[in-house]
Amino acid sequence: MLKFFQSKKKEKEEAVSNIQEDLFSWKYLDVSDLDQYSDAIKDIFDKKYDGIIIREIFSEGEISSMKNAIERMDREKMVSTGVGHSYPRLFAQLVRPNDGFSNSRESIKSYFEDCEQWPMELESLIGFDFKKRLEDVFMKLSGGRKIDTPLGFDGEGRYPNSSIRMNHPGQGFIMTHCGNYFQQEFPEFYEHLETEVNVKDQLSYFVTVNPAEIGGELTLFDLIWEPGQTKTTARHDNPVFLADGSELDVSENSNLKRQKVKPGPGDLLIFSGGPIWHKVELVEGSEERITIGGFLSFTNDMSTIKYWT
Ligand SMILES: O=C(O)CCC(=O)C(=O)O
Ligand SMILES: [Fe+2]
Repeated sequence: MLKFFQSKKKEKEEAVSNIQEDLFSWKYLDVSDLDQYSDAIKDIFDKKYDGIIIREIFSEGEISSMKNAIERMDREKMVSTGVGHSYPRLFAQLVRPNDGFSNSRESIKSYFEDCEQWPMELESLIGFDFKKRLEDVFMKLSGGRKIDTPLGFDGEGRYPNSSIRMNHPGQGFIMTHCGNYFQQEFPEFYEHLETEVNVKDQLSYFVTVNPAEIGGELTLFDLIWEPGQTKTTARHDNPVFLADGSELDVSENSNLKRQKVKPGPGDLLIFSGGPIWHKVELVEGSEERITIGGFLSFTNDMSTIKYWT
């Protein structure tokens, strides 16, 4: 009998939510608040707080033209991720073995040259200068530092400044990861980038163009990067192997504490995505989840903020 009650008690304990609303500290801001956050990018890097969501940096009209233009994009031209589409192609995707990409100097050069044109291509698709508008907001948060995008190999072309991420309803999600883990997994990619920018503890940013109707939250886990942590492969969602080799269950019903945030259309989110393990939850409902974003970090002399994807 006692055993029965004990196991009932255990079931009850296990049903306790693993969501912790105050796990990380977020600032929810309006554009008019930004004067008080003039060094927010460095503040997040220094872990004074973990992230900010600036509401509606783009108007409803701008967001609807972005949504329409992105939905009309030729899927054949986009990169199929299996659960959605992205664009443009990322250098980290190119340097994977068996991807058919020639590592010849010419193809690397043309990749970075194409990426340098991407902000103009996006402008012609959506009818306004997304890059300028985004950089104007970054400038307000930059502590007076310059904002720039890293140059490509041999100083030719540039990295893409942002990429579109579409996640299809019923399928789309972004598996558990953190920026520092990716640096360990894709050394070919980061070695070059590190000649210009200190990528360790990079920040992530994204603008929500269309949130998921249901789901699609950004989930931050109560798990901070340490060298030696890994996963079976970068594409696996669960588990994470800790530095001592033990396995940490990060799945939906595990005990690991987590916090979920869900920005609205036009909101800009910036957070400490290098150290904090995170994922994007399954997109449900009838709408595509559409975001456009990348990463931010500082040059070694701290004079410039570089952003790329
Ligand atoms: O939703 C997105 O576009 C990306 C989420 C993410 O993993 C990140 O911002 O680092
Ligand atoms: Fe991420």
